[in-house]
Amino acid sequence: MAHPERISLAQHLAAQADLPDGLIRVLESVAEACVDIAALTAQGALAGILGEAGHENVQGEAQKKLDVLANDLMLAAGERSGQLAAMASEELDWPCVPPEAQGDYLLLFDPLDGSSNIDVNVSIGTIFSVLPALRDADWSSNEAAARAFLQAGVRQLAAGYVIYGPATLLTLTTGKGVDVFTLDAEEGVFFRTREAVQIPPETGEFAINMSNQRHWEAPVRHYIDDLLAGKTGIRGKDFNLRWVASMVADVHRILTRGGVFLYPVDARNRDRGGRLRLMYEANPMAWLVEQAGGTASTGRGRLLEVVPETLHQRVPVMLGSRQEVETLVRLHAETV
Ligand code: AFP
Repeated sequence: MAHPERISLAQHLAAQADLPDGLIRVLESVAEACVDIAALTAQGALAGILGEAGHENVQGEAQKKLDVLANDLMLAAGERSGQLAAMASEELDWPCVPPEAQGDYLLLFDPLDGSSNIDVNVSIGTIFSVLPALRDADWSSNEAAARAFLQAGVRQLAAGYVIYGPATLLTLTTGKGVDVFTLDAEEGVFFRTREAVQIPPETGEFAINMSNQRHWEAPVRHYIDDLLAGKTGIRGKDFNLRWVASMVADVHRILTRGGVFLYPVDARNRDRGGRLRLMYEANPMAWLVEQAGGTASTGRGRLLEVVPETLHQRVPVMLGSRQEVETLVRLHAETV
C-alpha cells in the first residue's frame, strides 16, 4: 500500500516555523543535486559512471568517476541557490567561493560517501552540513576562506545525508528532530516518509571495521571484546556485527533500528587524528544522531563541540544508541 501522506520536502520546509527562506533554498538545491546523483547512480555502467577518474583528491584518495560527477553537481546546485558565501567539499583542496557570492550560508559536503562501494553496487550517499557565514569573513585567499569554515558542529544550521540504496532517502535535521524523505524518482521529488526519528537507547548491533582491531587503543579493544563475548560475557547478551563501509548506510541503519558505529583513532591514523572527516562526515552525522535521541562522541568529548583547526581535519567517531556510547566514554575516562 502506498504511503498515506504526500508531504514533499518543499512543503515540509515551508511549514517549519523560523526556517529562513535562504536556508530553505540551500536545502532545496542540495536535494536537486542529489536527485541528479541518484539518477546517475541508478544508471550505473549505462551512464559510464563506474571506475576510477584517474586522479587523487586532497585526502590522497583515488577519485572515482562518480566522486567527481557528484562533486560537480553539488557545486553547481549550491551556486544556483544564490544563498551561499562559499562551499567546501571533501574532494576539493580549498573552499569554492562563487563569483559575487554574498550569501549567508556555508555549505559543506562529502559528495559521494562510500566510494569503494560504487563499483560493487552497494549503498552509497551524499553527506551535507550548513553553517552560518560569518559577517566579517575574509574571502581574499584560500587560507582565509578555509578559516571561515572552522566552526564547531554545534553551530550547524542544517545537516543531513542522502542514501542511494534500494530506495533513495534524504534524512534531514534543522535542529527540530530528524525526518526522512523518500525520492519518487518519476516525479524527481522527495516525500516525507518518517517523522521525529528516535534511536532506540539499547541495541544488539555494532558497526566497526574489525580488520583494524590490532591497531585500536585499549578502551575500544576492551569495549569490542565485551560485545564479542556475547552471552558468555559481562553483558549476557549476543551482539551482531554490521559494517557496510559507507557511513551513510551504517548510520541509516542505526537511525532505523539502533546500534553503535565506531571509527576510532588507531595506531595508523593517530597522526592524522582519525579516519573520518570532522566537517563533512562526523559533524552532520553527530547532529542527526543527537537530534534522534542518540549520542555522538570522540570517546573523550562531545563530537559537536570539537573546534576544527583545519578544513579537512579528521576525528575519532563513536555514535549511536546512548547506552553504548556512554559505555565507550566511560571506558575512555577510565584509561587516561
Ligand atoms: P570512502 O568514501 O573513501 O569509501 O570512505 C568511506 C568512509 O569515509 C565511511 O563512509 C566509511 O564508514 C569508512 O570510510 C569505511 O572505512 P574502511 O575502508 O576502513 O572500511
